[in-house]
Amino acid sequence: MTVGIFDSGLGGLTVLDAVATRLPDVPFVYFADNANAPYGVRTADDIYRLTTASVARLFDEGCDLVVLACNTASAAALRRMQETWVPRDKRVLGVFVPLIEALTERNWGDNSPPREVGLKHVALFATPATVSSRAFQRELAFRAIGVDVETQACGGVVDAIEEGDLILAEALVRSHVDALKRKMPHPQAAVLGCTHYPLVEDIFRDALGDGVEVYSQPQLVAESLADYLERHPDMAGGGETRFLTTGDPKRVSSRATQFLRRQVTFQKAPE
Ligand code: DGN
Repeated sequence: MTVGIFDSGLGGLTVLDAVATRLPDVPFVYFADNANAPYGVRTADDIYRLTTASVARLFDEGCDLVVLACNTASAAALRRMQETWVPRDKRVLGVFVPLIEALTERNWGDNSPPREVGLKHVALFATPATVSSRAFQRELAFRAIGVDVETQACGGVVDAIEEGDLILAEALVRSHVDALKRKMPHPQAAVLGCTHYPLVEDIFRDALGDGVEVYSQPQLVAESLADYLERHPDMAGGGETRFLTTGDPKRVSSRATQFLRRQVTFQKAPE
């Protein structure tokens, strides 16, 4: 079986890279909806419509398990998809839960009541749509009490990264970190709640300074997916990883190659 990895753009490549390294025998199809990116400034209904359309195309590519490697889609669409749309023989997973499990220590079961954790002051950096959905706080509240989350909607960062403008991305990250620190001067932990941000993680770390633990998704999602596949061995299989885009494959390949510092070749996604 092939595992689908979805993002509106190239940010999910950070997750693909980590999961493909962790699970070298699993074939992946990476699907980027570049024609409709970015999602981070769209309405929840719009994100739901575009995400289901993209995931349906990954099902058509033979993926029975799809990871939404996009916090914006996970925040705005995942619960609704799981409750009303995903067929019984398919699975769609998001990227919030591994992050929240890491923040709250994992494995005390979804049905147990929330409990106190050591962390009190957590900063969440994400897209405007993820921040306004409050989905991260909602998921966190299922598992932990007494955690104060301060959010910073990082407008412009995804676009700057997608355009390859790292000078602008750096200026924006620094100004968003400053804005967060005006609201929460001493965060204990910072969550990078957008799959594009690991590409500028060093800048976040530098701007945040020492003493702030940074939680970044790719490795956490890779470990969580490895766990999931161990518990569902029927879902693993052999084959190659492919890259599909709704945008211009030449342009997207060249950006992806620049991001991952290795040759990545996208094909046009079949209609
Ligand atoms: N990488 C996406 C995320 O994790 O939220 C953001 C992409 C976008 O379209 N804004």
